[in-house]
Amino acid sequence: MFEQAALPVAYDALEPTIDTLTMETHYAKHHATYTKTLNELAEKAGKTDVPIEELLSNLDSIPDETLRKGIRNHGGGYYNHNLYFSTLGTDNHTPTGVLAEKINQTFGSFEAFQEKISNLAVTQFGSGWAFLSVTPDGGLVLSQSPNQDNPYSEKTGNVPIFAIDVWEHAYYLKYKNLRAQYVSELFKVIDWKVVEENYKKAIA
Ligand code: MN3
Repeated sequence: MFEQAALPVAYDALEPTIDTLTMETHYAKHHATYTKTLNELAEKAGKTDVPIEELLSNLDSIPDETLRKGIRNHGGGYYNHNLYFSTLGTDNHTPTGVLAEKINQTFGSFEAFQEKISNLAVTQFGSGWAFLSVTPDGGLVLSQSPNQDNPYSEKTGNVPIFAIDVWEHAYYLKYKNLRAQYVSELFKVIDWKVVEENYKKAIA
């Protein structure tokens, strides 16, 4: 049974950056539907007890093509949204500690990192995501994915620690067609302490 992770803040806590209606619709409708559908498909595939990371990394173990495709999409949606919502918050909007050091070492500065991942988010054609992930040797890497794909379903061996949702449902009610503006504003509501914890777990 896959459970939707609790939202770390109230629906209206990130106003005006993320408006209340977008937060509620995104979490209580979109994310809830990915979770519900994943559970139905996982039941049919006999995969309810497999950790989501493992399930997405081994999609080939599902012989039925329709089920495999459904779990890639809804399982990806479930995983990606748990990650996305978990890193939103009202504090810690700049990385500190070991993650800050690693970002500076890898990208030169936080500003350079932000510019690079924002560019991936903005240029993802159609719906999708941009990710910051940890490579098997402990490095940091940026990527973009279409639909609900992610570094697990793409078999990269990397562990995502931060994700930017660029589906229109994440920003259209407030930002309309201005995806770049949403991506830029989003950095005002990221809790980098959470991302740092994800980083520490990934390199442990
Ligand atoms: Mn979304």
